[in-house]
Amino acid sequence: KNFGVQETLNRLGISDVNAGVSTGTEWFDCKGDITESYSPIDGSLIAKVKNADKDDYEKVLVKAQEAFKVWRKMPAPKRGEIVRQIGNALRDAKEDLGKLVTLEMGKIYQEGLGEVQEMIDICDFAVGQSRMLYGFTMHSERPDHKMMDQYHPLGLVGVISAFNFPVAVWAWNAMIAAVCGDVVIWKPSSKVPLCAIACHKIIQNVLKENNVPEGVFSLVVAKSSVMGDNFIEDKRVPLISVTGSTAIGKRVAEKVGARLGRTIAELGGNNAIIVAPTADLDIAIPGIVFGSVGTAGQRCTSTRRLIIHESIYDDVKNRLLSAYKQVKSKIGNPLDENTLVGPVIDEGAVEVYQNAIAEVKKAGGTIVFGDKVLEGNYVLPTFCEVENHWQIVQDESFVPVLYIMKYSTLDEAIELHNNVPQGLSSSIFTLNMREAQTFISAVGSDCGIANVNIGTSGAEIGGAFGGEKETGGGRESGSDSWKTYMRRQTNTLNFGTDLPLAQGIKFDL
Ligand code: UN1
Repeated sequence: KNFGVQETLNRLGISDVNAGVSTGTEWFDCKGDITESYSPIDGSLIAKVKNADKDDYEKVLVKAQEAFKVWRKMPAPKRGEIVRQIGNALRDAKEDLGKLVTLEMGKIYQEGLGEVQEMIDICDFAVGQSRMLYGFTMHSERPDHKMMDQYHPLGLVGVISAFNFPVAVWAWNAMIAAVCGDVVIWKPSSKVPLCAIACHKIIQNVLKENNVPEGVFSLVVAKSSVMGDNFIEDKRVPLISVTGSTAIGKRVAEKVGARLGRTIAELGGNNAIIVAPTADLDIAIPGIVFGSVGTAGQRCTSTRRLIIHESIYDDVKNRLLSAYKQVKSKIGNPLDENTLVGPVIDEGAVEVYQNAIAEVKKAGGTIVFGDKVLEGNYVLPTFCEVENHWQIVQDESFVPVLYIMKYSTLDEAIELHNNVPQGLSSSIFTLNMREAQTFISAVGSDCGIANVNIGTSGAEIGGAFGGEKETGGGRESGSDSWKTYMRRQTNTLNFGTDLPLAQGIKFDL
């Protein structure tokens, strides 16, 4: 079965060799070297991409600056109208783009579709937001004065995205930035350049039909060594939104911080679920399994640790064991509708998997299930009994390896839970109202996302997405995340004939 892959690529406009740089509707004859994109499904070469060199980057930057001057003047609801049409173009391309995500990144087709759905959802959200870029008005202490907040477009927004969500991360940032009046320059992960090219092909008709200036949405596929520091040190780019490992995020935040630019950092997680004595295991087990083996453990929000009450420890462990055994027969080609777990992204990820398991063994842990490289990039999802303080448990390994441990009091569970460097997503399964409320209170989870009776992964776009500590502190997507994409201005207006000073200061000439 070829799953209609070639037809999908044709429909998306992916050819054997593709230009990796676009300012919207124009594609550059780029001068950099070539990136080859291989499918993690079977290691086959899908297509080649011509990378940007420094001159190509410079051309994109200049176009983006020119575009910003036009785009910032367009009324926000009109910008929203463009985003509405982009959402519709994504609806039309959902199956094809979802399939390309599966082909190039390796997540199962259902999750590929889900990722495109997140793009559509954020378009809808952004359309509404375009009429709600609200500021406050304040009552002045002075007579005949008024005060207010305004939010103005910020400028050029750089988006650096990771391989695991090759299309949605761009949309969360780009669609919000676009309604805010910003222009976007996207540097995708070099592991998944075709997905980025396809996104730009999908939106280019909308841009053309609406005469959107070149440079509002730009794409720059480039080697990090060529583009990396140019981009993050570039003062013309006031905001960089980066999704990736903590190591990458630290580097970006340092460089952008050194020029006092703004960053939205969405970095590593070490997400845990507390399974309390009253947990409804009929929903807890599927929540844990989706979180830990789904996307082959390659979500920022994947469940990495399980903190189980001692009274139900053996029961949970046994149920998990039988669930993992069932999953075993559903590992394979992610285009096949019966598959639940596809490959990890590449050989490097297979090594991370092997290393994590070796470290657990070295520290004295027990492998309950897994510990097997099947073939190619396919590994058996694994779970092991560990102690929280071990270095390997403290680190994020971006593979399907789950760590389980025991607790006796809720205080102890929360202590274990928070005792890692990262702070992205978290959850508790409990039917005890006091435990649930404590977990999401000031003394509970220290994460950016804290859930009750659902797992750690699979957040909706309506909430602000991101986390604390080494997760980087950034928030993107819903709620009021849009504010980071705008510059805020406080205005005081005097409509009287006197000039009273604030704080009652007298300064008579
Ligand atoms: C990521 O892994 O980078 O909550 C983001 C989730 C998805 C987003 C994951 N909505 O799992």
